Amino acid sequence: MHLIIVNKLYSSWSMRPWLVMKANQILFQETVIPMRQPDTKERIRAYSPTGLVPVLLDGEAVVWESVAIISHLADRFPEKPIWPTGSMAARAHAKSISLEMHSGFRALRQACPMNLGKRFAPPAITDELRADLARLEFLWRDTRDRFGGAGDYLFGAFSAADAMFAPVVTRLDTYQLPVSENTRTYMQTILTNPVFADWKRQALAEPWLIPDYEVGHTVVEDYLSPATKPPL
Ligand SMILES: N[C@@H](CCC(=O)N[C@@H](CS)C(=O)NCC(=O)O)C(=O)O
Repeated sequence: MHLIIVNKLYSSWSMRPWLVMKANQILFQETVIPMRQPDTKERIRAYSPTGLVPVLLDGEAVVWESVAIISHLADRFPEKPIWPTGSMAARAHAKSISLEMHSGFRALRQACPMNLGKRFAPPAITDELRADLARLEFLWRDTRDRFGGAGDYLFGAFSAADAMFAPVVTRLDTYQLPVSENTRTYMQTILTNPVFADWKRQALAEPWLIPDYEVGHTVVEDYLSPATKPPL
């Protein structure tokens, strides 16, 4: 299997299937194509029919769209707990909230682009952003109340649903958005997950920065290694 992704520092869609594969000990070759380089589009197009990543090559199968990749992995490895194992209702709920994530939360995604290298001052909380935050907080609390049992993740043990929301957790943290104690507890579970920590460590070691993604945001903390930072 070969997973093609872009910058770990910025690419939330790349992170999702990567976390699922690593958390489930699925072996794969990985190619990271840096964004905003002269050959980026051409390099991605060599693998992906949409010109976007992530894309997974698995024998004759070419799979794009993060959720389709996760769905393919679940088909391919039915013995692995990619979706929650508890009940049909839990799996249905996990798929619904994952698809809701995939197509929704636009205000949050636009106001707070993923950036694992910095912490920024909170943006202006518009009505749309407030509504996204309220829905997200309800979704996590309700899912954990109904399906979480004694575990720390949305469905008790780590599942694809947590992978779908992990980049959102980082956005809440990076932009210091106002959230409840209950939400913070779940955020802490993701931020201290060893597979996520591995992704973040690799992200912070990348040599590529895209300052455009920071325009309009005020940096309050910088976690990037001196090797990543461009010379003054
Ligand atoms: N809906 C797609 C979104 C894919 C997407 O937007 N990918 C971005 C990276 S996060 C991309 O490929 N960008 C390429 C570029 O900017 O050149 C999915 O779920 O996989």
